[in-house]
Amino acid sequence: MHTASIPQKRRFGLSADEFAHWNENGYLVRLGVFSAEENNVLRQVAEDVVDKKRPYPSTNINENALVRDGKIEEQGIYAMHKIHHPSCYCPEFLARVRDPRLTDPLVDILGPDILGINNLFIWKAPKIGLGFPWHQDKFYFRNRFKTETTVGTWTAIDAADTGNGCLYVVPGSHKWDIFQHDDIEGSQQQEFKLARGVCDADGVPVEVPPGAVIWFHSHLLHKSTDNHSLRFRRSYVIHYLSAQAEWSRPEALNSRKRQPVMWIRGQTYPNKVHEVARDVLPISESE
Ligand SMILES: O=C(O)CCC(=O)C(=O)O
Repeated sequence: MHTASIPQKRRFGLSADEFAHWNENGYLVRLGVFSAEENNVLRQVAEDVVDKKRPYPSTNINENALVRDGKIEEQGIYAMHKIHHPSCYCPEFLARVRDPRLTDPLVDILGPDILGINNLFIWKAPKIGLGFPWHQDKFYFRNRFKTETTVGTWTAIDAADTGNGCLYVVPGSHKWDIFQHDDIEGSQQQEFKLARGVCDADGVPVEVPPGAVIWFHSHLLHKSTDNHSLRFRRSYVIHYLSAQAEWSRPEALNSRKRQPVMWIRGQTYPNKVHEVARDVLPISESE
């Protein structure tokens, strides 16, 4: 554990049992991390973004692929897939990505100096919400960052179960190398490729009540299924990086600018990933 240089006392760090579970399985679940009221604040902000009551970069608002491709008609949040990077534009989301209930456990895994590299509020609408294929997040993040692992947090806004498209993981797959990932045909969101050769039977569903959080390693194979229920399956996913990590391609400044990096806690280092935002971004600059 990298705990030697932590200045402040952490209330929510990993217990020895949790750390052992993390090392063994590559993910960890805590129940009741956030209250319904706290999650309602995020849900309302996200809905205000969709209803255009808040300024937001339109390129970061993504419709469900079936609606986008004209296969079905839906409106408002029923037509939504996700908003991307809400913590970069909405103070309520920025407060959440820095919440110690999410970040204290990260210190045990990533060390005290932490950046936020991606975050998305996902709707998975009743009946039409689409799943994500088996993938490892590092397949994508390694193009931007050189690091052993990033860590994702997945907060349940609604109950997530096999009926409405919960997350599935392959326990222990964080110890494996990165798989080949292939494009998939058909009317999928097309934002993720499929990890080649994963055995579906190795996956276990991670069913959680609202307010629960799942922390997961960037090598962990995970997927989610379509929402066949009449319920929403909303979640808020955040990906974190150690500020000791380096850019994979320091010369690719432009693509880095399109994906803002946010300071979360601790220090940054001039020769590492140090070009970070510390406050919400003006919309015009980021579009
Ligand atoms: O929330 C989901 O359904 C899947 C999200 C996911 O796989 C990811 O963000 O990497």
